[in-house]
Amino acid sequence: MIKKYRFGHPFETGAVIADLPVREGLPEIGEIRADAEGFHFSYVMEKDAAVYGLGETVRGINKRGWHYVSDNSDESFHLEDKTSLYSAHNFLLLGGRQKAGLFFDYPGMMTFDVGYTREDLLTVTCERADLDLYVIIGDSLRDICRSFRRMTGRSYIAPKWALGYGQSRWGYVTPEDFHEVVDTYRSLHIPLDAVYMDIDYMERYKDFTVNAENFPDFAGFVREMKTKKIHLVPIIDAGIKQEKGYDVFEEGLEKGYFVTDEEGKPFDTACWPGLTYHPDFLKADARRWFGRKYTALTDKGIDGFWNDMNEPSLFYTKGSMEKLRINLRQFLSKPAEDSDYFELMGSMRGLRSREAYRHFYHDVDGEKVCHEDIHNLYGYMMTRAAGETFEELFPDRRILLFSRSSYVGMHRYGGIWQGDNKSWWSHILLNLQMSVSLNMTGFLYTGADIGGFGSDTTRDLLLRWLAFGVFTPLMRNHSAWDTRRQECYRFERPEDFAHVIGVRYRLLPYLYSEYVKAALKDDLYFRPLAFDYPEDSMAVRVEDQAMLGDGLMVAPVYTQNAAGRYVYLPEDMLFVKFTPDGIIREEMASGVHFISVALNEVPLFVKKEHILPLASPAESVEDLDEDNLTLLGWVTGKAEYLMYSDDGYTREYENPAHFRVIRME
Ligand code: MIG
Repeated sequence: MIKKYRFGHPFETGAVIADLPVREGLPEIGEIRADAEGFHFSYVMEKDAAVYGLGETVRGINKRGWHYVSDNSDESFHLEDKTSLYSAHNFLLLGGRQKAGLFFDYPGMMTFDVGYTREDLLTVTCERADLDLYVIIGDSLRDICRSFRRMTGRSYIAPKWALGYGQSRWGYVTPEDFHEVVDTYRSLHIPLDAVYMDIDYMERYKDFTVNAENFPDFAGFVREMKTKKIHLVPIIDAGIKQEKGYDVFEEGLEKGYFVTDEEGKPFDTACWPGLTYHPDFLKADARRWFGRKYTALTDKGIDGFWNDMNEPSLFYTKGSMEKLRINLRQFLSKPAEDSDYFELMGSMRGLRSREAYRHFYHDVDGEKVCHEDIHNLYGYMMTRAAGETFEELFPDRRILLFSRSSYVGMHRYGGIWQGDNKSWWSHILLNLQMSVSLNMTGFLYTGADIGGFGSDTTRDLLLRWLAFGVFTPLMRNHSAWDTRRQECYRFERPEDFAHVIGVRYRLLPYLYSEYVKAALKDDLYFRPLAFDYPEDSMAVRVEDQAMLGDGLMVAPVYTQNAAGRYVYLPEDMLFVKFTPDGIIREEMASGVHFISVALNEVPLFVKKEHILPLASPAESVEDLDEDNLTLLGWVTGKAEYLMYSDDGYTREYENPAHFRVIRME
């Protein structure tokens, strides 16, 4: 059951699509103060009861013990002490006896103190008491999650090729760079479906342009890649370069589609292209206009995009740069002092600060709205612009779309990647925990930069990460330009990489089925063990394993120099290990086990009486043979599996012909 409460005058975020009546009075759960001072929700948590949700945040699956701030930020250090990352997913799930879901639909900055200030106290606060609060009651956490998902709409479903493996790196510039990646992968028989194009493909970082010197015949290049069964996925940034003659700039100016300063003049920002203007994605017309711009690339055969820098991330604004110049002039005009260091550093930091968000405005149906008040919607609305256009222009074709920044509601239009992580062992674990939490908030199509974006990776780290990445819907190796190269073929024994990534393709009949079924049923693809085994006091504490779909449990190795790991089995399961020499299967009783896993092996667990269908190895999704499946399972009686398969690109998900029952006895 869902109850909706309204405080003040909430901004229409579009997160919720269900039409629900507003209740009188206050919810029965927690205490609320809503007045001119702001909004303050507090709730005394049951001892030992877990709190889940919040989507893209640092720390564990159980969110207790830290505070989190919804304030979308370009944060490249995903450390334990951070409070904000790129997205705002204001949905909490309270475990314990009184189970409930709480969704705070508020697009400005919001703080979730989950036992940080006082161990047993949960508080949710924001500056303005203008929001909708949804309280969801249900029998189980999974049920509550499903209700939440139903009210916020069906999760985006990616084309099937986008569940293949993708290679990316900031710094591929010329066609030769791309050909080298593709040809090396193909010659070493390492599977590959997509190569990502980072900002260097553009002409001077201008969205929807392609550097003509490097790509004189871009459509031909895209076609050539398609013959190699490769999809190219270009990046789109939020800021539009200020440059005379550039259509996006000129039209945006003319039609008034950019965010403005207090006086209504376009607001100067800066990002990779230098000075930019930021489209006002809150405006329906501007969204429609911007969405149509993607056709410059779809017309050339492109069928996938990733939206970046849309928190929005601003290197500086004209104002903050001007302020710095004034400070520096003053600084130079006086004698050197001991405190110079601090003064200088302080001035520099002001260049790139969230202060800018207070100084520009959106036009929402004729009403001027300060960015600060709706900050967390920006990346969502940018991606919605593209998503709505694709639905309209290509009703019979899925386009890959994912974003860095998001808010609940964006999950209907695209997925997200987990941003600028590092080549750290702890970030394999964070990848798992974040994926589980993101699933609760509707983001099923997600994955992290495998191998790590920042810092230098190592062969063992990349292999272990890939062995977890074979389970995430988005499976992409991406890294920053100034780090050690991390394409699989840069390391010794590339056949080990071919094997590990090959397992992904063997698992695709299952992974794709579970992914689409989860989207269609508003269900979870990844779940904490606590959702499936709420009565098991060991299972509810597990933070480094996850349930995956109908019958699988994953337990990646995420520590250096490990021979394997300890795993907790809440029930009898079949341990399956994919080794280069074949599949090893071992029936295991519930309890704790140590499993040995070599660097070139992929471990997984299949629940007893469940079936895992396996395809033969393939080097691209297109080459996958789903008619000849091998069935794996520890089945003593009869077991059934509902498999979903379609052409991978049309949108007729409900067609009964896509479902078939597989039996094993
Ligand atoms: O300021 O486009 O998160 O994936 O490689 C950095 C360059 C901008 C941030 C993205 C990252 C991408 C990078 N971008």
